[in-house]
Amino acid sequence: MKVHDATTIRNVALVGHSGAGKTQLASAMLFDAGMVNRLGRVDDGTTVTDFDEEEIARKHTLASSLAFAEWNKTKINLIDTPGFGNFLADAHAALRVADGALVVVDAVSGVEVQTEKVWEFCDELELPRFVVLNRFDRERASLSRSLESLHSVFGRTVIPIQYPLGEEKAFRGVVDLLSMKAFMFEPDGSGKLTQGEIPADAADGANAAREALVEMVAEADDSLMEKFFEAGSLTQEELVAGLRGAVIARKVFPLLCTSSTLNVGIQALLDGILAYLPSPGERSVKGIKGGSEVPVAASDRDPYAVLIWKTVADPFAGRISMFRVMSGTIRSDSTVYNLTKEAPERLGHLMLLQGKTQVEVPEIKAGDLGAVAKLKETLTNDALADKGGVTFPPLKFPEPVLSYAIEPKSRGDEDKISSSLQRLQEEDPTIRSSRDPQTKELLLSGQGQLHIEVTVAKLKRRFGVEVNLKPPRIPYRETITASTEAHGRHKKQTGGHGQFGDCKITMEPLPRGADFEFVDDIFGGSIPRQFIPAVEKGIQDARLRGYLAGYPVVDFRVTLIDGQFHAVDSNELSFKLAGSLAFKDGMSRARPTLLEPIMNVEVFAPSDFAGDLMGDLNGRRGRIGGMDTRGGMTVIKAQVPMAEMLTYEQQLTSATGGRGSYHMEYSHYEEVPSHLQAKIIAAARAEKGQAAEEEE
Ligand SMILES: Nc1nc2c(ncn2[C@@H]2O[C@H](COP(=O)(O)OP(=O)(O)OP(=O)(O)O)[C@@H](O)[C@H]2O)c(=O)[nH]1
Ligand SMILES: [Mg+2]
Repeated sequence: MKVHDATTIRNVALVGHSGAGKTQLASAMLFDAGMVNRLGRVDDGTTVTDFDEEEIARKHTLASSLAFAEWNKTKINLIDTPGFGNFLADAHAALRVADGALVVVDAVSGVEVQTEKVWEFCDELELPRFVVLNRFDRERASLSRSLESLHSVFGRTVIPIQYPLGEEKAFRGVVDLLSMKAFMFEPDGSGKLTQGEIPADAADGANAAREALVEMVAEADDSLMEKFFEAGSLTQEELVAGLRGAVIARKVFPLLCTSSTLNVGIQALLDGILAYLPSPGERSVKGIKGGSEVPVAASDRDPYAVLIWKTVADPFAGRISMFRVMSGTIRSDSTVYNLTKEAPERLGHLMLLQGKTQVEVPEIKAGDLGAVAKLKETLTNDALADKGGVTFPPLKFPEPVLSYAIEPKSRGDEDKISSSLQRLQEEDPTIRSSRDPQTKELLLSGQGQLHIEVTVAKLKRRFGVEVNLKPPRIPYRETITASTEAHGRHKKQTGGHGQFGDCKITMEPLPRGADFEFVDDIFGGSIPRQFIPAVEKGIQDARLRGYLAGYPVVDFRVTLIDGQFHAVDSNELSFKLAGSLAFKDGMSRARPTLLEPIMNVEVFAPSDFAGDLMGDLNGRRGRIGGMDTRGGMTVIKAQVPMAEMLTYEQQLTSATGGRGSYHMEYSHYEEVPSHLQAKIIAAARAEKGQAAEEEE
């Protein structure tokens, strides 16, 4: 394997909604470039990038993975990413080390929920991108309908640079609108290609599409615009160079058409990547040096700076760190420095990844992607660089939205669960494990039901621990709706030293999201200074244990206004207990109530289902916030209590025959309607009683 430098590399992430065909597309690119000797298929579990057992079983990508194709002496690094909403953070991480994105869109569905999300990620990272309109061979695939949906969401700068030849099952190739040559493919998966003149029946369409492209390229550059007005057109060289410049400047987003199962249009896509997407040398990335932002160029002569964008927890190889050399060159068997952790690291064998296959290399240069096993201190988001070098702004991973209680199937596995979860958390920063403070159960939190299930499957397969999942827990909160004064006195006289603490407080509601405030308003030393933190601690502990149903009490202020002490008998413990008693006294009059988390939900489905889906959301106490139609598909936005969304995944799949999808994220807390409160409180108390019994 030749060592490539920044001029002969393209780093491309395949991103988009689940099922658009990203993995199949990567598979076809690798086959056409001769990296594998047969066309791997998602449906047979034989692709390079979906190699994990769980991915093969589910026929979906669950984690980003890396492969490379050598095409015309250039190394194209392909990062295949998940399209499911639960796993989208991994696509975000992948985009961070790419210089361009292939936004893969299903030619039947057009823009879908996650298409918009990944587009936002690309905007944020200032990434040039292609739109790859894939699955063009399917019934009802349409360039015009897809364009309508793309234009309405991303604007008219998404523009075809190809004209498709043949429709639906008869899709056979494309006209390259720059060279105005036709590329016809054998639709047998072989990728065999003949180049020729444009078929007569496609000439008008192709000419019109080229004109639109020329105008768009001219619009992106003032000097080209002038030439265009003078000459009425652009020369071939002007058009090619102009398009390249406009793509890199993100003023134009070329659209290409493919069928990745039939292997039609794939080689034209590979050519397009070389021709119009930037090499690492043509972009700079944001680094941080001495607290301020600096541009980092992919120059292999500069000091080394390496970003770890992903970590994999392998039960045999240990930790595998996936990185991009942002600048400089790193070598196998050398010592480097982790500037984020301020610790030295020993690099073993550096490797390139072709899916699960590791290719050892002596060195990796700026702009290239690679991996290394068994780093000691280094985790995702860390930078390897010498002291005084650059680090990189960390990617912020989303917080978990859903928690399940888990318990080991066999007793004695507790320790193993904790240590395995710890390692999985290194790999996937969007999961958390914790103990429920009330029930003492082990909680596993993640981005959704599927995410939790997949994590549990990983636990079993990689670490041999099997767990039972208990139904998800809704993180209810409690709050107060009335202001009140309250009093707490702790007094005990047993033989020698007694205990004495006394405090008076007021409690008042605060706006949603304010959490908890403690104000010390004692005058004249009715409670000595040193005991005031004890009062606060007593109230803090009590409010976290809850009052109505054991959920933390939030959004209120406690003001300590008065108290009494005893010169001999007062101590910290007494004032802590007095605080806790005052809190309970106050709660009994402050009209406590329950709060529940409300989610922002976006549902996406063919428009025929819109009415039914809205009815269903209403039935789930949802508030519809808006509805949008794009090319036969409807997006419904709504706010729905989390408690009502636990069964949504199955319901949506069965109602739409699998054609609907949704995405949700936490929005805010709201009061639970009063008629539903008693049931929630009773259930929580029952569970708490049970937990207490088990503990005994
Ligand atoms: N007819 C047709 N089917 C395709 C094409 N590309 C992919 N498929 C099929 O569509 C399904 C999804 O393809 P994938 O490549 O797994 O899609 P993905 O975008 O990687 O999906 P996620 O990994 O879930 O994000 C598979 O059954 C593929 O065989 C295509 O061009 N034409
Ligand atoms: Mg995939």
